[in-house]
Amino acid sequence: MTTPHQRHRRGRLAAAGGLTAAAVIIALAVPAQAAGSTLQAAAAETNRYFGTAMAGHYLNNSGTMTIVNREFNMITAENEMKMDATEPSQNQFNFSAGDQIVNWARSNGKQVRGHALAWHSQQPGWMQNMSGANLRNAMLNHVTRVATYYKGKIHSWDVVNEAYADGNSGGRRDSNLQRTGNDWIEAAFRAARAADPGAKLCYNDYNTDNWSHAKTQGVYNMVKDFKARGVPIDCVGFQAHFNSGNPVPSNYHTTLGNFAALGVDVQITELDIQGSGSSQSQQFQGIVQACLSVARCTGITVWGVKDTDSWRASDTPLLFDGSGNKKAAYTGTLNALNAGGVRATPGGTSTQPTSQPTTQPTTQPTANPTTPPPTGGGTCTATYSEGEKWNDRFNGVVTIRANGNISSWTSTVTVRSPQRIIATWSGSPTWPSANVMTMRPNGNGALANGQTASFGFTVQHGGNWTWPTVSCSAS
Ligand code: 9MR
Repeated sequence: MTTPHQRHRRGRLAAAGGLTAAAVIIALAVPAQAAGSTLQAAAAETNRYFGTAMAGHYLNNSGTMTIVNREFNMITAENEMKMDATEPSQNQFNFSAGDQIVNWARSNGKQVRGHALAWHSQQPGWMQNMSGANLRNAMLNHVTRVATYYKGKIHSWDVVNEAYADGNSGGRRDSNLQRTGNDWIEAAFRAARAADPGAKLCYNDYNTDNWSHAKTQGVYNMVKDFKARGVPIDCVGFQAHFNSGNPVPSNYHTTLGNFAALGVDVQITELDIQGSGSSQSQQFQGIVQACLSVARCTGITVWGVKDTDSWRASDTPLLFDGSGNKKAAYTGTLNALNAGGVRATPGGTSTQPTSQPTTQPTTQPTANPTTPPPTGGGTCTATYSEGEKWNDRFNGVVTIRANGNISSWTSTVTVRSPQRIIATWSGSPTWPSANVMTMRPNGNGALANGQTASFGFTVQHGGNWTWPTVSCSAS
């Protein structure tokens, strides 16, 4: 059966006439006939893998497993190898759920991405309230024990997941792990390398797709520093969760290319895109094309099989519908893989510092212009708006608007038990109590009449989705 893409190609060629055209048809028909009919086969044409996240319950669904087996050759356990799953009580490890997935994958000829050794989220209860040296040691023990257990079975580990803050700071996310000292990430990478020298070690994060975003630059600078100092990092994972608030950026290939130029592989690790029909399909194609244009973009993983199994099912963000039918996004992805690109050349797992990147970043993030008004005297209002949501947490943004000129502002955010604010950006927080945060501007907070400023935060909601209350006072 031909795909629409192939039909289009053949149609164009058939319109040409004469002997030359016949010769061209023969020459070009070879790749069309050799085109992969599954995602893994199509990706393999350029030496790439194509993977999926797989939850343990997939194993009980033969329809889903038929698709997994046919289409994918890289498997990520969606939740079963996270810290809370593998070390539910301190120093008591449980690999049974992870093993089911890893064993299925290996006995069916698939490779495995390990997800994730160290993360501020999905920590077991005993770890959540730890701090200081105890937490640092517990984290390193976890990394060592889990990576040792799976030694030799893992293609790439997400050693550290989501350690950078959202928003404009470009800095680290606040977390109990971050508070153990800024070197916690490199310590985790060193422990992972010692435990399993054959696995590629990745840093994995989301909202790092747009080259001009501060978060992307923050991660880039960390990787550059790690490579310069010989910290054992081999790859960067781009989660690639896209929706209308975080669309596929037009500079994605720039981002992937600039990271690759630091001497790391880049992998698209959790791809899903909100939408449907041809618009969704085109966005998937854009991602594939970006990866296929970068030699060290070595593979793509989607974050689940059927829309109904997605962590955000209402966004219908995957390649198969709830009945397991191929969507337009599937066909677009397959065609983009079959259209070919630069052959992938994965790197090794060397710990030696490499030479400086040959491609320097072309765009720097732009600073927010501030125009301080001459005097104060006005008032301000604070408005809350919802940001991204996950199963365990959500982001919120507060917009401060000046009514009349103000020289500065203070905003109070109150969350409700058991909610906890676990990260903030674009402001300086203080904590009058566990559920109240007082946010002040970073630097000059002056706003002219009608001007706005905003800051953001992440709430671990513990099952309570109530919006925070926000207020503002001006000076
Ligand atoms: O898809 C995962 C969902 O089932 C879990 O409830 C959630 C818990 O944090 O994690 C989801 O996967 C996340 C991944 O581990 C890290 N990047 C973001 C993914 C979507 O939230």
